[in-house]
Amino acid sequence: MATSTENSPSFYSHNEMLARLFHQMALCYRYLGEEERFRAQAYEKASRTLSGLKEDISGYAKDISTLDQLSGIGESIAEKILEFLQTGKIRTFEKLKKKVPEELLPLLEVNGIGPATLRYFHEKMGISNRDQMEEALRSGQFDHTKGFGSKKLENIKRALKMHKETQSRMNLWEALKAGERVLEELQKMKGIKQAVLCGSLRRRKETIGDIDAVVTAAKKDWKPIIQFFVNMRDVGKILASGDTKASILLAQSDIQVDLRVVLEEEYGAALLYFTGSKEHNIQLRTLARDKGWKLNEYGIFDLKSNHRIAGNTEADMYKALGMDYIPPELRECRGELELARNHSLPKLIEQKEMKGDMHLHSTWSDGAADIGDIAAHIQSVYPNYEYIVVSDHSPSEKIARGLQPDEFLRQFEEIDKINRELGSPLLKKGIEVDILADGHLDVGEDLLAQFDWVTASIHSGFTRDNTKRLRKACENRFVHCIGHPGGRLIGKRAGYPVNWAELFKIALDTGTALEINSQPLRLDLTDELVKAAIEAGVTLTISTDSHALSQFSYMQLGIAVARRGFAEKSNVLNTLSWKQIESFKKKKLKKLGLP
Ligand code: DGT
Ligand code: CA
Ligand code: CA
Ligand code: ZN
Repeated sequence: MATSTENSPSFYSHNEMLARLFHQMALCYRYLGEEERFRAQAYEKASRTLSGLKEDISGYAKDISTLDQLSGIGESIAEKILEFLQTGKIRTFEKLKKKVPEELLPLLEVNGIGPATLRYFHEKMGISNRDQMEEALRSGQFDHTKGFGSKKLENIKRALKMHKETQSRMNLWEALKAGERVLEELQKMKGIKQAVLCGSLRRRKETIGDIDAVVTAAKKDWKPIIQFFVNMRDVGKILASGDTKASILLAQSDIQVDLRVVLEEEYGAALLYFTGSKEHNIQLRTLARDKGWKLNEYGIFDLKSNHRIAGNTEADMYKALGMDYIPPELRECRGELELARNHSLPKLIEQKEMKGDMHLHSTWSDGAADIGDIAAHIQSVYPNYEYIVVSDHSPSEKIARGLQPDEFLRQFEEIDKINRELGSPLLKKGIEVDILADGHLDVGEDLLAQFDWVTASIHSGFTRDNTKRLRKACENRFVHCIGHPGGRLIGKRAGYPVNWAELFKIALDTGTALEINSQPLRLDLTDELVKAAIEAGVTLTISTDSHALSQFSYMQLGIAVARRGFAEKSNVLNTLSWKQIESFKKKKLKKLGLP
């Protein structure tokens, strides 16, 4: 379908398409081995730069020298960008694809399978897709092969399984972006009264199988609406097309979108039905039946008289069933029906209540933006924020260019200077300090004492039980918060084992906060752990862990996880002023019995 040129704007932005292309090129180079290591890194970096860019890349693409100024874009990659913008293709990539087993490359993204293993599979065993790989593993072909011990085989099997799951589900951020664009397109169609995204996307699940959209319209408009939908730009494939519904795959991403058209007066009933979850709906239907009613996608009806009791809005329907309105994020059968009946649902936290972001990276370590640009961006886009905590990496994080102690001191000077220029203490001095294998931190106490806010995180040892390590970090007087406490990466790495009940108790007893990290592949703590942490009385933070200006908008993902975990404003520390955060820190010292 449509390739990208400046004259035919595409569903995906240039930045996204190039970021994806460069990522694929990086995978090709990784596969080719050690000699191409630097190319692999360069393309990966360019990919990150592009996905973090605020403006469309074509704005920079007057000539190679303007592109060259972007961090991570050298002359050779700048040429590729121009080539892509002009022709919609990159010849080098077309050639590169012929040298590698393309279908196997995505497996490199999963922990447990490296390039050498893949090359062995392909070159020595003639395997070029995952089905063949699974078959070879199943049939025991490797069981006596040198270099493939049982542990390694287990890892490969686990990685394959995890990979299969990611292939069938997308992350919440990707789904939100695609969903927004589908809505934008639909809103251009005459006759559509309301258009709304339902399903797991409206419930804000961490991964999404497909996108469900419901639109309302007069019956005479249904046919043209369905026609419009299946002929939208960037439809890659039509899966089904009927009188009231249709399904398509978006080009390039293969994301499935299901559309359903209903009458205006069916809006509430359709919304409720297609939002799910399925289990929540089943429970509602049972409640209706107990009252002698029937509940379906058209409304609630009396079984005897067939009289329609409710259905225009969702709120009507919950009310008819004797309940308060249940926000979509809670519709997972985790006790919400009972609470709604007792009028005691939590008042879920909202993004507008956030007063700051407690975890972000600058160019001092592995971030893409410098502190001055970050401050300006926050002031213009997040006027509600009273503070943001610059939290670059500590020395052990070599790949992420962790800072040495003297660099932190110089960073403090820069922060003070920018705050003076801003005329407000927007920037706070923070650090994401590494928790070492034995639970100690990799920065001395003299330095730690000088930060406004210390987040301690685990970045190694992902397979063992890390409860003890985290306990030790919580017991450290200088640690205010544990970053991404579970350590998982969705689709790439399972979280390490933790005794959560024990950790929640330690966090509470030591006055340490636990983070909800809003990066799309982290979302860590998970919604279920958020709920358990709150029940245990633990204080949470919600932060973006931003590595680029565009990532500050991940806050909405962290908020979604918090809401799914029943969090209210009072459970989240960074809904408070900095003065109140200072008193949270003082309370920690008191709890530890320190002055
Ligand atoms: P996903 O797409 O796997 O992330 O999850 P959902 O929840 O979006 O599921 P999906 O797309 O299969 O269906 C969308 C909604 O439609 C679902 O949340 C509830 C409703 N639904 C679908 N199939 C059924 C069904 O067989 N019975 C009932 N009661 N509701 C259904
Ligand atoms: Ca769905
Ligand atoms: Ca669906
Ligand atoms: Zn981290």
